[in-house]
Amino acid sequence: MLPVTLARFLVEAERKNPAVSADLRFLVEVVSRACKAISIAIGKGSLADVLGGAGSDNIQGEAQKKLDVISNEILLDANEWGGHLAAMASEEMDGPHQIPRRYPKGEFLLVFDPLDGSSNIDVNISVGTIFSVLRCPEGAGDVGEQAFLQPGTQQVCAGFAVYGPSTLLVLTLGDGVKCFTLDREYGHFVLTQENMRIPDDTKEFAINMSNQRFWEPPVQRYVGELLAGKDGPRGQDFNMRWVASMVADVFRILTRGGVFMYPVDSRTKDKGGKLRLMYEANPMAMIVEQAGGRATTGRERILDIQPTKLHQRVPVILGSKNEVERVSAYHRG
Ligand code: P6P
Repeated sequence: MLPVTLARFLVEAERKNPAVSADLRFLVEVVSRACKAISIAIGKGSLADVLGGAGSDNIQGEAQKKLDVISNEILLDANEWGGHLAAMASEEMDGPHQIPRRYPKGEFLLVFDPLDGSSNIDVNISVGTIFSVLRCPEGAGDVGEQAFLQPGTQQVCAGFAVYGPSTLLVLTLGDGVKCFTLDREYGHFVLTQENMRIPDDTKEFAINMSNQRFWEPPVQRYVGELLAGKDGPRGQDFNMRWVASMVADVFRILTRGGVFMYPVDSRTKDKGGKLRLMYEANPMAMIVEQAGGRATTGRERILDIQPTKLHQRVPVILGSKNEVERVSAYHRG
């Protein structure tokens, strides 16, 4: 039996799922090819002139890595000619990227973080690409920021690539979560996990502990109980992992459970949090919910948030259902 490649999976998904159109199938294939190109660029590391700073800042005022800019360009170049997109938006660009007039436009909006965790690049730790697909509201001409400001429940597709020991593509089309592994010999993604599920309970949490003194009381209480272990109110010991690449932490949670937290704190309160809603929290929330987990800000379901700005930040608490619900209960309490 030949392995099921991404191409075959998408053809079969188009046959049985009316929500999967030929254009959506094409979009996912194009994004997967761009992720393959990014994986190759990253894999060169110090052998090519791709590490270190780009000498520029992005809209967030963060210094861009060369590979942030390279990855963004790869995704733009791969997607702008195909006729499947109305426009694109990215963490690395101030506003929407219009499809050049020489190409046809399509019905979808593609929003992405081209290289998530790029601060880990220079120390050879896993990074990734996160993407979200929305339908473009009716209307001709240039696509403004407003067209993108749709709640996460409107996403038709979400996924992320992890550039780690192996290159993986995690994908949901709204009917469960699949994982594909890049076969570098043949150059195609192969279906390796048909139905990723997050266990309802876990003994593992992920948070940047160095921020502890800035957290709000509900998070202080929740993490304090985990650290108290079996002699504390939880009556069991917990383990901690923090890769500082969301794609790596979320993939681990999809594989063995866990709770990931980047809560708002006294330093980030005026910005709304650290992680971005449109191209980090929303796609990850769709994937986590599709795998049986939960994703909230602590106070509301992430997918229900009505965005007000393209680069809006939100608190993120996601993963194993019973732990996320406990954190939310502490926020309500
Ligand atoms: P910190 C990477 O910069 C990122 O956006 C996420 O991928 C990651 O989870 C988080 O920020 C890491 O943040 O403050 O621990 O460096």
